[in-house]
Amino acid sequence: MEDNKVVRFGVSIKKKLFDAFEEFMRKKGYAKRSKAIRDLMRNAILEEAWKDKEGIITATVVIVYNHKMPLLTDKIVDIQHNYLKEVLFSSHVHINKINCMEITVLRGEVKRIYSFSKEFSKLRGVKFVKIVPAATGKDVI
Ligand code: NI
Repeated sequence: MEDNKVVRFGVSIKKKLFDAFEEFMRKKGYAKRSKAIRDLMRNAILEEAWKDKEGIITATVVIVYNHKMPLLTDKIVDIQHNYLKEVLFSSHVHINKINCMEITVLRGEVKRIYSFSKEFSKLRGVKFVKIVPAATGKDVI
C-alpha cells in the first residue's frame, strides 16, 4: 500500500529552463506537467539502473562522429574488434559530407556493453554516444 502513496513536491528552477520544459512538453504532446516529469524520472532511473545490474543484455550503441578526423574510423573499428564476443552487427550511415553514424548492436554482460560505449566518449571527433538497452523495465516501477 505504502508503494502507491502519492507524494507532492515543489521544485525551484530558472525561468529559462521552465520555459524550455514547457516547450518540450508541447512538442511531445504532454497535457500535464506531472505526467511529463514522471516519464522523465522513470526513464532516467531505468537508464541508470541498468548500469548496476549484472547479467546479459541486448543493446544498441549509436555514435555520431566526424569521419575526417585522422585515424578515428580505424579507432572505432579497433574498438569493435576488441568486443568480438559482444558485437552482433554494426551498420554505417553517411549523414552528410563530414558526419557519420555508426550503429552497433551488442549482446553481453552489462558492464562490457557500457565499457564498449564509454570507449567512444573518450575519442576526439565523436560527437554523440548513446546506449539504448533493450529494457523491459518491469522491475523498475
Ligand atoms: Ni560515413
